[in-house]
Amino acid sequence: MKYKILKKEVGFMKLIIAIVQDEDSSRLISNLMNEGFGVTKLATTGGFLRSGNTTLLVGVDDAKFDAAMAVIEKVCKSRKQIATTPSPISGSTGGVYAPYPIEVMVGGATVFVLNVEQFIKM
Ligand code: 2BA
Repeated sequence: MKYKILKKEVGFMKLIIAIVQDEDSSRLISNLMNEGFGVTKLATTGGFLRSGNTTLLVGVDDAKFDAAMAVIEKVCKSRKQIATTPSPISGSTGGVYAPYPIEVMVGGATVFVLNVEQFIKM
């Protein structure tokens, strides 16, 4: 072993990767921290809207997984957003595009859940 392990847990943990709207992120982090969860915030960008959103990494014991998901569900709201999407100008042959607005419903949260093989602090 080439490194000193301060803490190691094997199995029985999940990693929640939650993509949420920036507007909800501050309150969500506070609520999760108040409930004793560890949180890492990443500033991310949605591929479709090309605007900022927030991705949170939350490592939780299996026993506390439902509690963490309940906090995310409580805080994160769905909102309508206007996306400006380029569309070909009709009759154009030269690849000329004009932006037009479309309405999309974003969130509450997009959540990926992964089983954690090992959790190590060193
Ligand atoms: P965006 O990619 O910016 O997408 C924002 C919203 O635009 C989506 O909300 C959805 O309502 C709409 N949208 C996305 N792709 C679309 C398409 N091809 N046609 C029409 N409308 C589309 P959410 O579904 O709530 O997703 C919010 C954010 O979560 C996404 O931001 C993206 O950053 C992330 N996300 C969603 N699904 C994902 C996936 N399968 N993998 C990775 N990230 C994902």
